[in-house]
Amino acid sequence: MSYRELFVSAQPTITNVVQGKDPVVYTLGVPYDVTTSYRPGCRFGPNAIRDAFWKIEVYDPELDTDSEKIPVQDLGNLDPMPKPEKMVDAVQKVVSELVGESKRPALLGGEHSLTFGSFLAMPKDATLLIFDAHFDLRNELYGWKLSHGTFLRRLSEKMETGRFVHVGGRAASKEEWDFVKGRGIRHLTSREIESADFERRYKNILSDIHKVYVSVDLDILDPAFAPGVGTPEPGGISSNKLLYMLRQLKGKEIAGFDIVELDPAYDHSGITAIAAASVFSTLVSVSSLKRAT
Ligand SMILES: [Mn+2]
Repeated sequence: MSYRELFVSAQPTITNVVQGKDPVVYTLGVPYDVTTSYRPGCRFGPNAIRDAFWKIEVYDPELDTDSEKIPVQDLGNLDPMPKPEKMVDAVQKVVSELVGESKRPALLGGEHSLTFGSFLAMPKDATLLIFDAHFDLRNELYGWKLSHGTFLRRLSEKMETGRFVHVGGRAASKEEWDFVKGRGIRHLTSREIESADFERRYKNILSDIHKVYVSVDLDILDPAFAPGVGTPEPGGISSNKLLYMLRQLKGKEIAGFDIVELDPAYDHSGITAIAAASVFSTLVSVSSLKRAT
């Protein structure tokens, strides 16, 4: 062992080289928050998640995984590009390249608009499983056609909405609720997550899913658990419940995932970054349990 291996760590990038093993995920930061509608600052999210990852316990007794021992390669951060169309185009190209090389992307946001580019690069048989307080189904937001509040509407113009599953919704316009119901988009609201038969309903939704891209907007969590987000909404779920739902993906083929909307400027206690790092650790663990094809 060299002194470099002994004394130098990969921090703050999340890289863990395991000799003889291919990385389970390729981490890509997207420090982008130009279309943010409320509190700016989530461009600082990717590095805050990386920093927190090295501070938390990552052995998961339920999955029997230790994400510090799972090979991960960090690609760094996407270059700054203010126009949302340029950003999503670059994300789509980079993610397509990774998918073409059978490499699984793990994106750290940045605002939710990045999912538009990332999911367009996914295989056609992948389901988009979204955890979010918002539906992001507006046709336009503050003049932006492509923004963090419209990305799912833009995706719905390019593919069947049967590919979407939405979990945690509670804050949207009447038009968005009507769109969800009118298109029959499978969903569980944050109120339904608190109901007695939630586990059965959630497992029932998952039973149809084989290959999945997971998009976690941290504002699915109640602001008590995650104050450091761009657009906090009361009435959210606990981090415990979110991690439970992510662990239930064990056995699914994870095509890729993203964790978005962390805003360190409003995360004074650092708990939102820690929650994001736990989400990252859990999704890396679940990803490691089944190979992508
Ligand atoms: Mn949201």
